Amino acid sequence: MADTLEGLVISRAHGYFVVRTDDGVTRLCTLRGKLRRARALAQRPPNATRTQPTRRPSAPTAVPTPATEDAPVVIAVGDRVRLTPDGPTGGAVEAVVPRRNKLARAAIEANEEQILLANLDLAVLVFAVADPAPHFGLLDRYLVLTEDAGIPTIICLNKIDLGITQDIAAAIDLYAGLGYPVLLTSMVRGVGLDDLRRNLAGRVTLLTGPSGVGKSSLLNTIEPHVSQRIGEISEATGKGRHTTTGVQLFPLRDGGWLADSAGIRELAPWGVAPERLAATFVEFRPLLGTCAYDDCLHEANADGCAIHAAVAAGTIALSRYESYLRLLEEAEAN
Ligand SMILES: Nc1nc2c(ncn2[C@@H]2O[C@H](COP(=O)(O)OP(=O)(O)OP(=O)(O)O)[C@@H](O)[C@H]2O)c(=O)[nH]1
Ligand SMILES: [Mg+2]
Ligand SMILES: [Zn+2]
Repeated sequence: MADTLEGLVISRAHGYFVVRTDDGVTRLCTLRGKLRRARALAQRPPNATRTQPTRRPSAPTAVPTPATEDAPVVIAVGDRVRLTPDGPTGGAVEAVVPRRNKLARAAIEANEEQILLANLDLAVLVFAVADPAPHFGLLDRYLVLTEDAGIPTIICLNKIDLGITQDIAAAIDLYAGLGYPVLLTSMVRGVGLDDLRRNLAGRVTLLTGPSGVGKSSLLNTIEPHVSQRIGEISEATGKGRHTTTGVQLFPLRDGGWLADSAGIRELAPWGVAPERLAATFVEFRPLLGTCAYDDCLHEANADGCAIHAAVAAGTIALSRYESYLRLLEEAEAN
């Protein structure tokens, strides 16, 4: 039997996985039968499992993969896997190495987790200064996801050739003041590229953000050999058309990997419980535990709330507190 190899999942589609194995070969892989069955079980909705008459009630819904107890069953781009090679460019995935972290969201209108990327070193949240205009409430949502996952995050404001309004300048100050690096870039003018390259070198990075902000343009500019499809902005709506689909990792010349992803219009932070939400707002953290009530959720009507006091004093931005309240309401509804 051939030796097993380890590798990185760089894209996936229709049950196939493209894996760059550590010997430098890119292989098109399927899943070994055992893994496929575990996947089918894990993906079955919970009530379907409950009505299975042949299964004991105590039966686990997810079967651990053979290699490790806590290995993920749903394989995502960014996962490291062990596989048995099949010919020069094929293989069968045998096991998944446990994940360090992941960035996930709830798929639109489906109560199910969608993993954007596993094992990230950095998330770059890309927004445009115009075309489409930035929506900072959406930026706050992305920040909840990356903070909850503990992933270092930078904000990239692209298309600065279109001009920076006063509102946007104020937002740059706000987010930079919170400690997030804010990179100002223009792909058409080649502005900010060195800074961007320095941040990406040697790391596994996800580019994410709304459609049409220039994520694929950014990838193509950084790595000209890649040629991701770039969309035209729809004249009518000023919104992009979701030109990119799926998530794919590309190798960087300076080392590291960069993933482009489709623009996300709606983003429901997956599985962030109401009690955990406040800690994902970095400026709330020093105040947590100082409210009059230990279980304070910092709602608009909360008594003796330290977060309220900070908003009233202007040390916490009202826009950030409003984002918090909106997300709290959603988290409580789940
Ligand atoms: N003015 C200006 N336009 C840009 C810049 N970068 C990208 N664009 C344009 O913005 C449009 C959308 O770019 P894409 O790179 O496809 O955007 P995307 O974020 O990948 O979009 P999705 O794949 O739909 O998520 C294209 O028409 C680009 O030419 C920039 O720095 N300035
Ligand atoms: Mg794109
Ligand atoms: Zn409070």
